[in-house]
This record gives sequence, structure tokens and C-alpha cells, in this order.
Amino acid sequence: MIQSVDQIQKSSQLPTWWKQAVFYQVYPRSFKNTNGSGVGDINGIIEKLDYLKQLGIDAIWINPHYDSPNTDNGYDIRNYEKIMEEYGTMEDFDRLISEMQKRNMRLMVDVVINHSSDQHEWFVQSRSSKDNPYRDYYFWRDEPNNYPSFFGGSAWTKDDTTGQYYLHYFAKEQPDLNWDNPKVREDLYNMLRFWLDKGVSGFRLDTVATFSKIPNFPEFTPEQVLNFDEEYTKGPHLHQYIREINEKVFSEYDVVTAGEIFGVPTEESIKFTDHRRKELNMAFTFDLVRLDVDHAEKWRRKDWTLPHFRKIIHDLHQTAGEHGWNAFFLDNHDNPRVVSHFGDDRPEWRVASAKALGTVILTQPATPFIYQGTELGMTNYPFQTIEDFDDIGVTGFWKDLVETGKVPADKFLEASKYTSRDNARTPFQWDDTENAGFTTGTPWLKVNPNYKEINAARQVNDPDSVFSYYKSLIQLRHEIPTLTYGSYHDLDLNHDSVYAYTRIDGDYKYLVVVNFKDSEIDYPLPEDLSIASTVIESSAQKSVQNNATSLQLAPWQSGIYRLN
Ligand code: TEU
Repeated sequence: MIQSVDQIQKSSQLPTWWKQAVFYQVYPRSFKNTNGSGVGDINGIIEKLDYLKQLGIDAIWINPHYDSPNTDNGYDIRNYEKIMEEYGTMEDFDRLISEMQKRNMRLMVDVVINHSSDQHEWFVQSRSSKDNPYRDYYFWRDEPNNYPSFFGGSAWTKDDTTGQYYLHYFAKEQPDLNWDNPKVREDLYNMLRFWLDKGVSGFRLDTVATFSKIPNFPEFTPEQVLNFDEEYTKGPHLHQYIREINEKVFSEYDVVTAGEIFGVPTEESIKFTDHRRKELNMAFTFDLVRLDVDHAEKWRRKDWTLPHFRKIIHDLHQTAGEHGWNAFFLDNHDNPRVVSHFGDDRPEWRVASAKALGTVILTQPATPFIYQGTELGMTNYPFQTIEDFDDIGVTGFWKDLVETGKVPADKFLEASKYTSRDNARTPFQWDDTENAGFTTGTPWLKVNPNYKEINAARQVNDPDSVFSYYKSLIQLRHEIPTLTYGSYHDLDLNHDSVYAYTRIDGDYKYLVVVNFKDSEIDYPLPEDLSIASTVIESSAQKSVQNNATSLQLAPWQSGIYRLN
């Protein structure tokens, strides 16, 4: 039965396009190269729009496309109003927008304004002398404090020109902008208007929770040093600044905003997205994808459990309540591949578990974001040595921990193999030709050797592929508004192998069931629930009888059912 959006008008959540949309994240550097340079480009995105349209995608978030020396793959912007040379020209960008508009798709760009590149003109000026008019565009101090950088080492670097230290939460090539300076804010807002005037429909705000700094930079206690990612989000003016961007920029345009609120605990996320506060539309929170990151040694991975996983999801939705909204994702360019992280990427379970996780991603009361290649079940990369890595998150900590003898090399490599951001950044696997059809040149990062087995060409027309399953899920997401707006109820937070929840809106009652184990399970439905019909199942199993009160789940089986 197809439900119309009118039927959910009465529900507490007002329907909007961006809540119903399915977003796809393109990491341009690794998506598709068209000129043999080995680096993905804008023309490559244009070339593949029909592929994304076929999948059912409504909107695309692209990682930074601006001029950059690429210390952190574009998250170090040298010129905010220029296109990264390897990616193409401003004409290419304009064509991307118009080609997307033709296909009724929207573009969300990445806004990196916590910091700039050290090669940005503002910083070049700022570092040149203590009385330069741009000096206060950044933070300068005579002495550093004990703030750590996200990429290892201190968050302060001494600049020889003036002998002072400047602040950088990320790499030393990424100095933090001084948001307390109203001129900085005005310049940034003008830049945002420039892109909105071009027809951009969305902003993903990079590390938005760290815009406001703690006045006078007091030393952190040892406990604060351990929790530095959260401490960095405690600047006193943060929400004032976000409200100001909303008032001066967002509210003047038809734009959707998604904040990367890294470091903010799930329970606090509502402060950013409660529509009455007029800040952002939705938030990316990280408790879920980072649930297995070791607190003290962040490069390491711990075991995780399904009850922990579902508790975080439960809290996420609970916190959003009727006034907030979230972006939902299980992987992105900063995290391992979802099938290798939360599924099972061994050949016998890769397809089944990739589909199971797709069911999870596309049935939450939050806007789903699919990271490129996730719709194919692309996996982590088999890294062997430190030379295999490009990620400054790995190379920075290698210097900090291994080269100083604090952590043995093999221990560090073993962990980084799972946690490195490079896992998600290997080139997209289009087909089984050389370099997986990504480029005719030498790819900037090695292609995963499993590309002959895992690639788009093989999956697009195969009804049993991960791609086809995602396509069906996306279609269901579009047809059944209850999957977007219905209430969410986890049926048993403690069950350690079956993740089951209902999505209910009046008489529209759905059950989502996912077996997180590689063994069969007989699952009696709790709470007197019984099945009215099957909406979709991720793999063949014994057919479900009408009014069934239990399900026999195959390994990594997942499904959506109508309930009586
Ligand atoms: O990430 C913010 C962030 O704090 C982490 O996800 C970070 O990547 C991780 O701790 C490093 O291991 C954003 C971007 O998504 C990321 O790619 C950039 O590197 C970072 O900001 C700096 O701009």
C-alpha cells in the first residue's frame, strides 16, 4: 500500500524535502576520473549522475571541491571561491549544478570554516607581522598550552616570522580561524552567499561544534586532555555564532544545513537541530560510528556489542524528539567501510551483511546518507605497511607514537588497518577493467584488489546484488513516509543478535528486523506482534505465513514487514 505524504501531515514532524530525501556522499577525489590524472574530477561526477539517479538518489553531498594544497585532502582551503585544479573549473562546477537540476537532484557542498589552509591569503598576511590587519583572523600566543591536535602532537605550532605560536586543532597546515573576530565571520558569510547564489542547495558544515574557542586557552586537566574532542566543543559562543549564520545567511535562502558535530555527545545534539532554536537542520553525530574507538588510545579499536549499537541509535532518536532531526550514516570518508566495520566482509557473508546494514541505514527516522561504494558492499583495504597509507590521521600518529617508541609499529599498523580513513577513500570500483574503471592513469590511492569481484558493472543489472537491494530500499523509503516520519520503538535493547524495531504512524505499522549474526535464528516476535505481509527481505528465506508471530532468520537476514 502506498501512503501519501498528506496522511502524515498530522504527525508532529512537518514534512520537508530534505527529511524525505536520500543523500549520497561523493568523495570527488576517488569517485571518477575523466582525464587520466588519477584524481577524480567534477566531470566524473557529472558522468555518473545517471548511475546515482538509477539508484534513486535525491541529493549529493560532495567533500570539499575548493582550491587546496591537499594536506588534508581539501579540508585545508587556500581559496574558498576557486575550484580545486585537479577537479576542474568553475564552468565544470556550474555544469554540475545544471546537470543535477535537470535530473531533479540537489547539491550539498562541504563548508570548511573552522580553519583554512596555511596558504590562504588571510593566513599568509596574518603570519607576516604582529600588526598586520589579518593578525586577528587566527589565534596567536607567546606560549602554547597543552591542547592536542586531532592528527597527533600539539595543537600549537611556532611560526618563526614573529616567534609566536598559532592554534590548529587539526594539521599545522590548517590554522583555526578566529570566530570571535566579526570581520572573519562577515568574510565567511559572504563566501557562503557566493555558493548559494550559484544554486547550491545544501551545506555540510565541517567540524561546526569547534567554531567557538575557550577564552584565554586555560591548560586542560589530564581528564580534559583525554576528552579533548568534547572539550573543544565547549566554546561559550558556539550557539550564538551558529544562530548568527542562520539569521544572516541560511534564512535568506532555500538551503538545508547538516552540521558535523564531532565531539558532541548524542544527548547534546538537539541544541543544534531543534528547529525552534534556528540553528541547523540536521546533525551528523559520531557516538555510533566511533562506538569501538578506544577512549585513551583513539587509533585503537575495541570490541562492540549490538546492545551498545542500538542504545546509541535509541538515544539519538529519543534526543531528536519531535523538534530535532538527524543525518543517519554508518560510514563516511573518515571511517572504515560499513561492511567491514559493522558487518562481515568475509566472502561468504559480505553480500548478506552489506544488505542487512542497508536495511538499517534506510529505515531510521533520520535522513539517510549513503557513502559512495556502500551501495556495492565495498570493503576495507588490505593495508600492509605504513607506506600504504595516505591519511594524515595515520601518518601523524605514526610520527607521534611509533617513531617515538611509545607504541610498537606492528600494533599500530594492525589497528590502523581497521580504523584508517583510507579504507573509505580507495577509488570507486566501477568495473573489472584496469584500475576498476576509475582512471586510465595512475590512481592517487591504490584500488582495492577485490575490484574484479566487487564493482558497479557487475551489480547494476543483477537483481540479487547489493546495489539492487539498495535501489529497492530507496524506492520503499520514497513510497512509505512512515519509514521517515513514523515513531521508532526498539523491541529489545538487550538482544545481542537480532536488531528489531517498529516504525508506526497511526494504522501504518512496520517492523524492521535485522539478524546481526552469521547463524540462523528463530525470532519470536515480542509484544504480541504479528505479521500482515512482507514488504522486502534481503535474502530468500522460508516464506512468512500471514499472521506469523515468529520469524526464522537466515544468517545476516534482514527484512521489513507490515504488522497487523
Ligand atoms: O572531521 C572532523 C573530525 O574531527 C574527525 O572526523 C577527524 O577526521 C578524525 O578525528 C581524524 O582521525 C572533519 C572532516 O570530515 C575530516 O575529513 C577533516 O580531516 C577534518 O574535519 C578537518 O577538516
